[in-house]
Amino acid sequence: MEHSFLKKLGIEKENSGICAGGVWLKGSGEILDSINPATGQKIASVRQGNANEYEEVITAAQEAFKLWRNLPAPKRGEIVRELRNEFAQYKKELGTLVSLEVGKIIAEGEGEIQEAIDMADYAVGLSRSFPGKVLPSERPEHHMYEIWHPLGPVGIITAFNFPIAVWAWNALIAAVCGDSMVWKPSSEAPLTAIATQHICNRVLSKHGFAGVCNLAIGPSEDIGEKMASDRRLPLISATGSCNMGKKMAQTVAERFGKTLLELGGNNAIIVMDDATLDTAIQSILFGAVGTAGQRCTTTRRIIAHKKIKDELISRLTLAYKQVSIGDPLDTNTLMGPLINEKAVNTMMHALEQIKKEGGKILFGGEKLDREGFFVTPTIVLAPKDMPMLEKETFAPILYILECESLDEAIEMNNSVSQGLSSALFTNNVQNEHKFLSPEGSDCGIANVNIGTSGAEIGGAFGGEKETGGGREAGSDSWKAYMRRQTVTVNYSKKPPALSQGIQFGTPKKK
Ligand code: UN1
Repeated sequence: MEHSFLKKLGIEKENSGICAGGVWLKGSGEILDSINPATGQKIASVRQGNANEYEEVITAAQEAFKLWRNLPAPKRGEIVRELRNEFAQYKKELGTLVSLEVGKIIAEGEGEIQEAIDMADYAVGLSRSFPGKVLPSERPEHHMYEIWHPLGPVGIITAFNFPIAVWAWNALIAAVCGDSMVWKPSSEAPLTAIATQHICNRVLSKHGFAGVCNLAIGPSEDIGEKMASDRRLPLISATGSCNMGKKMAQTVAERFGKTLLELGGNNAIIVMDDATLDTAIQSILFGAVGTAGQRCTTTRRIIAHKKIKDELISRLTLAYKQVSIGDPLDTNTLMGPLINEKAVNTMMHALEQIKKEGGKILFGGEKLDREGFFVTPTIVLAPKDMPMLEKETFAPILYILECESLDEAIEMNNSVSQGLSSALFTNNVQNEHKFLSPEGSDCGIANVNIGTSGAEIGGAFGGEKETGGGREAGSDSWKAYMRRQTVTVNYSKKPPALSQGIQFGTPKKK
């Protein structure tokens, strides 16, 4: 292993991918290699788990839950604060590992650790401020209120593109809510998960709660599908494709479990003729090229007003020409590789199809002739009725569409089956509020003069339609990780008064 910093994170040449109750098990599954997408070379390998070890993981999570749920929430918060401090201490190393393993540029790799730190801060605050409702009872001398209880061990399934931040959205909130958890990370980012698990073990075992965070790396058939049908996991929070989410939702619903789904996006930026183009171009560049187009919030479509479309295209093309592509660990790089060979092939096939459907490639569209999985970011002039516009290709392909009015642009924004993020660039207050009105954007995120990606953790993150409907991170997303109990207390010494005015068992006076 040539990267010495990995030792600091507890990463060896060969690692166990299964951790139950703070104990690394000898996984009996196949060896999985973690590949650096910038070189195609192996970083280290992981011994995966299978169905046998899965049972041990679940048992550990169940046992930990019984103790953890009784620890007062602010005390749970104090332990999450210690996790936060470890993330801050190892921010550089963890950020570098993210870059190395999934190819996002180092600024974004470290940004992801910052997202986990922010999330921990948020969770610690929440641990002392969980809101609750007291409701007026219609009965005399009765109190009515709600109590939120921990839900149980939670299943967390994450994708490669945010290998730690999306875990943090779920895990840190679940932890302060009193839940234990089982994490199945992407097979493309096992080392980041193992490094994170080492931190969790260090902090949690000090307090006797090692089983709160557990790790299960293994193939979907052995681990993911088991989690989906496992009644011992009352909630499955899953990030990934719409197809994965559809199957997951069905399997979990079959056993009346809950799902929290964060699936595909097909996000558009509308640029009106009154927009400040400099701001729009900067945001489009970050949204479409950032993370090499592999965020669920990536900008995939530009809906440009016909009056500014040509200028926008020529300025955007100029900006694309200046994007430095290369080693994600080099601070001068703006765009790293795609995650793997398959992703490159998918992009190339998508471009073939786009051309067949009448799309015109204005810039990019190439696979780079060098080691690793590099492509050039691509701009496509797209006809409005191009079927490929419906598809989320997880690659830096940006479609330019033309509109004549805001109404038409909103219709185009909403015409796809996904509903995650959306943005409008305008300096007109009527446009702005129309976009944010009930007849405006139908997405879970609607931004004005800000691009589609890069959401802060304080808001609820997620989207409508085939994006899955889940909300994670801030706002009241914590409710998904708890169960609600409505409580009514009769504090009189009298027999209970019945609601709806019902008299029962006492003879009516004539
Ligand atoms: C994702 O791509 O799955 O808003 C999450 C953003 C990030 C999260 C993206 N904070 O772009």
